[in-house]
Amino acid sequence: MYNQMFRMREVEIRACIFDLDGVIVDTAKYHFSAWRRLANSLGFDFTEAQNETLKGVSRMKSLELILEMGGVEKSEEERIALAAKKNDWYLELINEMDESEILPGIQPFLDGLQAEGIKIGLGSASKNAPTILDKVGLTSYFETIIDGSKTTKGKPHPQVFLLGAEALGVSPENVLVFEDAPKGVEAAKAGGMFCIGIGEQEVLGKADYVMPGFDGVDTGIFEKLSTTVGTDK
Ligand code: B16
Ligand code: MG
Repeated sequence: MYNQMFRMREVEIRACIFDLDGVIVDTAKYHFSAWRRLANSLGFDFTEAQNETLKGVSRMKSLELILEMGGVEKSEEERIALAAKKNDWYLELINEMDESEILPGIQPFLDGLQAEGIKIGLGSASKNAPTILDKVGLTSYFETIIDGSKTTKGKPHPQVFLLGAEALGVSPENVLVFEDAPKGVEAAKAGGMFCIGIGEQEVLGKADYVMPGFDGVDTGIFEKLSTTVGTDK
């Protein structure tokens, strides 16, 4: 799995901050379903490929982009009502979630972090993040939860991760962020943090390292991070 060199050689990781959608759970499929329903109700279609471009993007910004895709104009007031409608449909879907939706390897990895005294935080654009963590039973792992209701600037701005690092009392250079969206990777790097991309190298090339997921990954990854004799990619 570790088929590439890390960008950095000496790393001391004291905290890990996790993105939610696409890292801990796959809620992108539920966002897609709710956005598609909204687009269809407005008379146009919305594809899975278009949905990909909205990963890590806030609710209102996503709506703006979708309306542009459909060539539809709406007033500010109408946009607020449409976003609320989409969120109601999204909540219906996430209401059915349980621990079976935690992505493979996440829980053992969180257990490993706790055992090693590494702090754990969440950094998500989603205002529904606390609800989702509760649904899947992971809330107690997180010392801080920075969600879309606590930020004023969306990814790729580093605010969400900087607030997370501050809340955990750890300097950005000692924080490792896990992200599945290119905008999230940019945010972590802009904040001066290490970043492991979850997904494909071609998409997440700006991360310090990319892996497909947490299945079979343990905290030995930190040793790997600090001992790999690598050169800059
Ligand atoms: P909500 P993340 C992001 O979560 C999603 O990737 C993005 O698709 C969504 O629009 C955004 O949260 C806002 O979500 O409507 O629930 O507030 O990947 O940053 O965990
Ligand atoms: Mg994500």
